[in-house]
Amino acid sequence: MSPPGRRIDVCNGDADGLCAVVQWRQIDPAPAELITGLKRDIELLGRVSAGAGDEILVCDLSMQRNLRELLRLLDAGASVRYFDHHAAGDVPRHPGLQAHLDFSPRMCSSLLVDRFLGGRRRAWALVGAYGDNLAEVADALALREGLDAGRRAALRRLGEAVNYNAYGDSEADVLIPPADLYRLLLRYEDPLLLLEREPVVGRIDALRDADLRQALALGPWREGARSRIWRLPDAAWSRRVGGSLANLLAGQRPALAHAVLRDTAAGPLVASVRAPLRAPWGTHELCARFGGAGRAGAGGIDALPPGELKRFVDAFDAAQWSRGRRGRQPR
Ligand SMILES: [Mn+2]
Repeated sequence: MSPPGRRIDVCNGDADGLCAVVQWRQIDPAPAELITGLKRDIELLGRVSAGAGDEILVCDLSMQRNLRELLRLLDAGASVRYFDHHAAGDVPRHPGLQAHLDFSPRMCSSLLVDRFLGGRRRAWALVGAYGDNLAEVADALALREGLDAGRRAALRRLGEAVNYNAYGDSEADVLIPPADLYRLLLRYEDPLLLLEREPVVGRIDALRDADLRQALALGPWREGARSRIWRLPDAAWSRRVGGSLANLLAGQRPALAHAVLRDTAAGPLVASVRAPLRAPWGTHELCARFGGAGRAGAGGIDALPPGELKRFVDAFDAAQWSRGRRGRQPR
């Protein structure tokens, strides 16, 4: 008889990734190794070594970005269950692969696991969905569960806190390594009980509030009739806060476009871009011109050379935001 295989769980360290695995391991509490990281750590399958008889669970990691390593593990004889909602390219056909992929903008990995498990840890699926910025979808599902406004708000607060804890360049930037946070979450079948008993959520909230206050106190670096730009120095707080600040600013002034720029020690700037909430189209196109990417209303640029800054500011000022595909104006 061959020895029993190992179980290895691999997930993004944001709320959606962690809550997907929490649901799974609460239902199947076999000893498993966890491999996770920060939000920016996407190519995690490269860190896995496994072979025949091993079972790998992958949640919330782009298959496209992990395809080569996925094939390596499958060819080595491991069996892989894969739950994800990022664009995948061609999904390999392999007897060892069971893929649960759904690219709907109203879907996330936690909800895919919820679907597979028949809602047996629904509250954790909701935490993941709230954390993945799917408040509307999560609210609708929570209402069907009969959760009142107070409970919905609590699950949302937890999801947003777990998610915020994944932002930074290294684990030194975040309050608690996502793998440690996972072990805490896993202990609670009821996330509301965790909120009552564990001070970590309050500490993440306080850190985020302080980060946001520090950023807002800087004031805009550039302010025009149609847009505002913030420029943050390179620091742990600014490495955490960029995306949250961009969302907050967009909500404050829904008629304006927003960009949050951050300087880095290496030189190139990092940018988070938000279209005006009232005309939330055009972000992906703008970011793509500078090597970035995104969706209609929210996007980013990983490395904007300082020499390109003026060109970016001009393009941002001139950008044609629109209310929808039909209304988009030609460039
Ligand atoms: Mn996700």
